[in-house]
Amino acid sequence: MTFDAEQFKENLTARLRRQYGKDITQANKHDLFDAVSASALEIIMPNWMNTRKEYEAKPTKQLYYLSAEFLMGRALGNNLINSGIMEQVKDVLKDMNISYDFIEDEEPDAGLGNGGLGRLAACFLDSLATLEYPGHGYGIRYEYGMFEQHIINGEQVEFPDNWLKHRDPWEVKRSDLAVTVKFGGQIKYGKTPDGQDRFYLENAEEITATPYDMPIVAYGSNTVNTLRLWQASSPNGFDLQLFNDMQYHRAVERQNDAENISRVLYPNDNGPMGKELRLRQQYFFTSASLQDLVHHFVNTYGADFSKFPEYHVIQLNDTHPVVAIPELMRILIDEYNVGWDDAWSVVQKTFAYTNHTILSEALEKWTIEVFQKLLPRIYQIVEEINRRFVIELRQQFPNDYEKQNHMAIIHDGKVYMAWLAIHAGFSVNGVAALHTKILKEQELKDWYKIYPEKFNNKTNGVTQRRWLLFANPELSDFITKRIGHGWEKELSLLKGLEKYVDDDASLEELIAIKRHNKEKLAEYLKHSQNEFLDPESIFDTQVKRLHEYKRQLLNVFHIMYLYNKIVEDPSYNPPARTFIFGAKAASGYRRAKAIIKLINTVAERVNNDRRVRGKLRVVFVENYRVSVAEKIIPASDVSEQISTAGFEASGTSNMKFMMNGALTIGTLDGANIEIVEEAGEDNAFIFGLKADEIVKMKQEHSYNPTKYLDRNPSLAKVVNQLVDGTYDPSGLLFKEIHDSIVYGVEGQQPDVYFILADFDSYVKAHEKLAAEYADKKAWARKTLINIANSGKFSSDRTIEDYVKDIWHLKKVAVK
Ligand code: 26Q
Repeated sequence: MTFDAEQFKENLTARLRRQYGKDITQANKHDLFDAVSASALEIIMPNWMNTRKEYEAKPTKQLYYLSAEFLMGRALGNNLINSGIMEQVKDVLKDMNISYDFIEDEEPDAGLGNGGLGRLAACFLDSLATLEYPGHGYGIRYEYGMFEQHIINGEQVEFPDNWLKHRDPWEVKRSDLAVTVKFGGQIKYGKTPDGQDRFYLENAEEITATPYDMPIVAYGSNTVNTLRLWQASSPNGFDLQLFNDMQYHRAVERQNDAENISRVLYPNDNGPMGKELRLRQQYFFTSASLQDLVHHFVNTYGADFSKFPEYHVIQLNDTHPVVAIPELMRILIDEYNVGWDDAWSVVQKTFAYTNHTILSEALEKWTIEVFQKLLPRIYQIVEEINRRFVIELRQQFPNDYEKQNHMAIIHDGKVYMAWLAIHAGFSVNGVAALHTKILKEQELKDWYKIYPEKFNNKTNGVTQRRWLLFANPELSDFITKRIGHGWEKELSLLKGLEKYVDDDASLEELIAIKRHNKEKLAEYLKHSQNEFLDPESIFDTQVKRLHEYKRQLLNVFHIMYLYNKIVEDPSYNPPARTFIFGAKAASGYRRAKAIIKLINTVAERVNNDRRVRGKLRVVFVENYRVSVAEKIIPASDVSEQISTAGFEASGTSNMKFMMNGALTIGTLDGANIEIVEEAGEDNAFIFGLKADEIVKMKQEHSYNPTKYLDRNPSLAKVVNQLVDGTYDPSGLLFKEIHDSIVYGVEGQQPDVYFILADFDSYVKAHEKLAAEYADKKAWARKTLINIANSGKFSSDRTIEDYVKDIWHLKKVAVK
């Protein structure tokens, strides 16, 4: 990209003048952030326009990634790096006496996602653009993203994430492309003005969907793809009649109801909510996106829809956008008079579905009542899809009525979104090898039997541009000094670092880099939450959503155990450790919130006990999010990936830690398995039961948690300390957690996630880890081997896999 420093300065001052009526001496941090971003967008804009033109001029297949979540984080630093103007911009700012670091922290995260699934979508967009594939995102422009987490009195308190309080300099509103989405109403059949008999809706509620585009800037090429996010509003504004009648509240009610659709991200991950507003959100953005695609298609190619799949492939990010399937049927049949069979054949060639979870409670289903009332015509179409499918099922399984019922898209009063996706689409993929195997052999085995050709694995990945090049500049320089550039676009080149695993100077340098990143994190946490971290200690980190299956509780039990052990035996002298947590709990997930309270209570106790000072510290990082992950991950020595085997579909932070030189302590779950395959068993700390052992114990009901308590008094002590007054004088605060482990509550089995079963081997893995850390060189050597073998976990590799097996896209070079 060409960079004209004078032009940039001019743009910057012009923006300050026009938007804020200020000159450079008057501008505050935020004004500067906004002006720098807007000026950077000016530079990116020609490429964005050229990319569009190129895609128009040379019609090829394009990918549309439909996702209710895009966890983009901050844009400025990433866009400057990807467009190759970071250094130039820094120089210009220095010239003007502005420190870049100073303004970078002004940008709010675009936190339009919960966790892994949303961040994966963001990494995919980065890789698609960088690899010069025509691939775009479609989603919702939530006015409020993932809530802001404060810790008050050790407890999570949620605050709204008002990320759009100031304008977002990166978005471009496209009012010219607004569409209407209809809800409710009655189905009618009758003549259109041109005499055709069609279904249409009467008395439907109409909502306006307005797109806001964000640029997705390639690294090292001219491609700029688009993330298009829809905002909801009322087409009629407020009701002037009611306003004149002085019924002010009712006058704006309609407007508010409409805007509520894109108001806020649901903060649940892996555990759905059957709330109508959520289904409204899903239909809102999928309908708008499909209308957008079909309008564009008809304008460009005419109404021969048999060509639609040649130009479009739509990837459904979990079941959240699956209602797109009947919506495309509706548009083709009701708006373009296509026959059922032709419409169905278009759908079957267009949609592919990714599954991200094996938790059965997370499989989305909607009661017929809610679904039919909100989307009457869509429901009718799903019914017809189901009617035809059930005929096939009867032929396939003539006497197996249970299977016929269970596999029906509509059964037991509900619509099963995953079933609809598997039946209608041409591809079903899991997100790590073990996950896909479990889908085929257990969770979706009946489906695998009838549609084996649809099933495939696509192991997740992360973009090294954000997670290494941007987040860890020192390590990036270390790499480039040794293997040159190129790894930024081809991560497997990191393999070249293996030459240096026995080079003392390299290991020393690696140790120094980690040390410096730890100091920077310590500095940040001192300012942000007045925490004091010792960079000499092992930084042992578990950052991810708070969920029972992820077993933050196992981590806490180990810390309580260590604490007891150090207190009981003052001569016990393990290496100093800092345990770092970051986690948001879904706001309605009581037990997850209790675990946050427990972590903070243990932290409070441990951090204030002189007897363990200098040996043990626990830090809960408030409001964990993408921009904080960018600081924590490069500073971590140990990556905690300790889910119950079989439950974490893939995990992606495990990959980010690996490329930043942290060693994994983990179970053989999700992508951890592939990580140790690449790095070697000796270069990670693997413990615990394996997925098949867990399944077996479950099936045989042979798991008896109390057995582990009888066998291991120090574990029994830890568990008892939840209720004996050690951490909470009332003994009540953590009783629910205690009982869920020891007895089982609310009809659940005790210790559903096998914490007690894995405790011993977890402790042993930690002991091994602590012993090995004493030899800093040997440790550094292992981290270098991990870095060198992390190439597989680039989302570039994942995207190439999707392209080869599912999307079949061609690269489009942009001039
Ligand atoms: C569904 C219905 C209603 C409200 C919310 C939801 C909902 C929202 C988000 C359900 C699930 C999610 C998110 C799931 C998720 O992040 N799964 C993770 O996906 C990652 C990327 O594939 C994997 O690495 C993780 O293992 C998986 O847990």
